[in-house]
Amino acid sequence: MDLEYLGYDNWFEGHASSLLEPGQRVARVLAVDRDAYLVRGVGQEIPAELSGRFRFSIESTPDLPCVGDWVCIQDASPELAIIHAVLPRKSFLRRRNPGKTVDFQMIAANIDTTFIVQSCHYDFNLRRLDRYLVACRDGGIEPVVVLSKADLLEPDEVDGLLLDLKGAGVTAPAIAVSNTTGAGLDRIRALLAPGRTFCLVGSSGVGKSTLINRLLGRGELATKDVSATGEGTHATTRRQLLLLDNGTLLIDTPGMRELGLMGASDGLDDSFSDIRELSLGCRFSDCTHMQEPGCAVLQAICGGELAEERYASYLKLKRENDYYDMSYVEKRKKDKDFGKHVKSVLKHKGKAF
Ligand SMILES: Nc1nc2c(ncn2[C@@H]2O[C@H](COP(=O)(O)OP(=O)(O)OP(=O)(O)O)[C@@H](O)[C@H]2O)c(=O)[nH]1
Ligand SMILES: [Mg+2]
Ligand SMILES: [Zn+2]
Repeated sequence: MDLEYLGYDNWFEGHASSLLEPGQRVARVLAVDRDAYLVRGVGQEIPAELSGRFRFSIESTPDLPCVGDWVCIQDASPELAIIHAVLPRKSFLRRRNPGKTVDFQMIAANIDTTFIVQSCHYDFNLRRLDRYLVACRDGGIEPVVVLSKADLLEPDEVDGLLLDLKGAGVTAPAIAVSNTTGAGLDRIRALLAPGRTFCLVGSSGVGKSTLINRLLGRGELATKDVSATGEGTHATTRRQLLLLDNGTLLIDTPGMRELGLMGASDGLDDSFSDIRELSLGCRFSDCTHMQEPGCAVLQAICGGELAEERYASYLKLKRENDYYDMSYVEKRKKDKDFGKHVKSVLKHKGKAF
């Protein structure tokens, strides 16, 4: 295999052998820009587009190739490859499609570790962090929390934030870094390894691209100046995969405002393992931890063992999760019932007057 440096391994090879047709080879998607792809296999990177038949077979957006995917390509010319299939994903990071309900958008695929970047001084938010953690667990990705711009706070304030994370039950490793002073970068570097894929996510302006530039050792990615308040405008406009000199693969992503919840409740349980553990002590096995007598979760809040904020964040995620886990049919029925209910209310109202 000559593709190990791009993260290829036996798992992918096993899947590729049944998907590849004569004249095709595998390549990894480095960047996506609407219908245009940039892929790299053996040799140089090459622009690519979907074959008509493949495009026709796509049933929903997550089936489309995304950054980090392995695809089967055929060389149409030295300047263009045709994508015929996507290999199964070992892991993925996805978000809910804004405005749509049960539709997802792939952020990136085949990632080993995601750096969830939050800026120390204005962006630190446990609730948002929880969403990213859930997304990582759902997609089978190891999360690492990165608190950026540590230079803008006093050291003990930064330590306080790290303690807040622990206090909130976040078990993922957390690293405070400064791209300006270089503090903490050695701890990030220690995690990097050839052939392993890392993805950086987080709000716009927190310093994701700057961090990658530091790791690259050159200013390859565009970054943007921010106002004194730290409000950033989007500097990165597309997701792309970069190769460090030491062989590490890094995916840069544009800042996201909202990362919708990801669906499966497994991720939720993993992220709130403290609450799951507490719930073993609830009197009823189907306890919703909202009002039931003998609820161990509510008792823990009263006793001060569980932070109210964390509980609220759990409930919010759970509510969203339950809704997005419903099937189309269930949703339609719910909407219909609601419609009936409204009608009957209006009818009675009409009679009354
Ligand atoms: N003080 C300080 N400023 C930083 C640090 N890292 C990045 N910045 C500044 O923050 C601004 C935004 O950095 P970017 O790297 O473009 O942020 P980004 O997360 O890639 O933003 P998007 O691409 O929009 O998602 C730039 O002006 C950087 O110079 C840091 O560690 N300390
Ligand atoms: Mg950027
Ligand atoms: Zn309970």
